[in-house]
Amino acid sequence: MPAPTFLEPWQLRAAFARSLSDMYGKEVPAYTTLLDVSHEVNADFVAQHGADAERLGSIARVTAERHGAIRVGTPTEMSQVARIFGAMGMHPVGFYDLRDASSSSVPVISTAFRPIERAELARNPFRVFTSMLVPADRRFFTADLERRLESFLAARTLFGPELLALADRAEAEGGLPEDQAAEFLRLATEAFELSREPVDQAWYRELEGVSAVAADIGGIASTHINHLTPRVLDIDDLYARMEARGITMIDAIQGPPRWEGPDVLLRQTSFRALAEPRTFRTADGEIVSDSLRVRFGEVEARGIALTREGRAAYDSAVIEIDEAAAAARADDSGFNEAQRQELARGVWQKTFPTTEAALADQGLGWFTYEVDPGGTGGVRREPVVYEDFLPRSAAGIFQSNLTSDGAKDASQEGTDRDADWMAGALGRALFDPFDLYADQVARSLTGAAETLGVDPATLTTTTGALR
Ligand code: OOG
Ligand code: NI
Repeated sequence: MPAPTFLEPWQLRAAFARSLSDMYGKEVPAYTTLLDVSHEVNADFVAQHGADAERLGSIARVTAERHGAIRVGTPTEMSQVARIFGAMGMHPVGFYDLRDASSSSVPVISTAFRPIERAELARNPFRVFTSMLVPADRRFFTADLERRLESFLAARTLFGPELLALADRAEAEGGLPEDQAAEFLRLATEAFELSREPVDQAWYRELEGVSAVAADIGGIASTHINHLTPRVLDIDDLYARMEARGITMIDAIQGPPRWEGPDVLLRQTSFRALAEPRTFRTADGEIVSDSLRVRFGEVEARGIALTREGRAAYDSAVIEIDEAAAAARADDSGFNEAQRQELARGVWQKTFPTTEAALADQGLGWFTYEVDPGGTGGVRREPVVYEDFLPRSAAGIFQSNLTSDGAKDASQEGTDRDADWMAGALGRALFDPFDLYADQVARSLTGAAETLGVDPATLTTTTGALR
């Protein structure tokens, strides 16, 4: 196929995801192992389950699917990230406050850049979880440290003027001619490469005392991709195969437990950050070699998107599991992860129905309306895949990979940050994930009714797979 002479946003997005993946594979060889194992898991799953395996995304989509994670320091940097991803048809969706979601010191708030249209997601669903530091939060930073952090961050340039100009042009003109596209992709990839510049040791260590995440963001003059996550169709299988290869995974799979009913939302796990060589500049100007452990390998499995009601049920189930697990641990210090999973399954059985049809009927999950290809005039409901993240799991992922818990002074008042504040920092609209799912469902209903020439209210449905 000849290379396109003009690249549209989705083509820039797909090419950027590939280019970042190639770069990250060179930087973190264990990521390549993770990709190999993911491909094996997905191929075996499709071989076993046939067409059913692709109900939450075609195998082509799932094979190419990645999410990245990046971290920045200031609203200016955040707005620049928004311009770069805007060029690729990726928009900020959701507000995540991780400061309260974890017992250790994670002083960030986040959003995720992703495509928002169904057709765009199908072309390439690349998404990037993007966190920014909150230096004004007194639970983590003193006024003095905030001031020094702000001046350090203000003095650095993460994204050069040429990259930003190309991004703006791509967004304004709906893409870029191929030579400019190549330059844009090169500069965008380079912006997330691990820097070889010596790190100011005293500054880095001071921030690390507060939070390893703060040091990773504000202790160095550049940024980098923290992880790049493939999607698998069976995460329990992936976990077992990685351990069999001698790669130690974190203790748990975050998110819903494995159970007999429909998979919802997102399950994630990871392996520990790998020590990477870095150079430091000591207080007396000497350059020394050391290593840092900040990056890690993560993998995810995606399930059905939940409605606000479904999500509320999920959130209370998580709290119930936590409380029951804490009580069990108080009784028996040997209470382990397998027992916690068993307990979680019990809570799930009380909380969620075991069939997709019931999940749809009870208004807990999102389903689109598709005209039955059988020509019966009937309409089927098909599950909508969850395209977003979970704050608790995200905090858990951050936390399980930190070398220390850092320091958090819970007696101090936290700084208010919310979705509106984030939209202000981004300089553009922040989408609400529930609105996007509701929209997608409403449009499918109108579309199906139009195809059949009937009033949407009269449509009767069955659910695609009555499991
Ligand atoms: C982001 C952690 C959150 C996820 O998948 O929930 C995340 C980070 O480590 O920067 O990526
Ligand atoms: Ni992640």
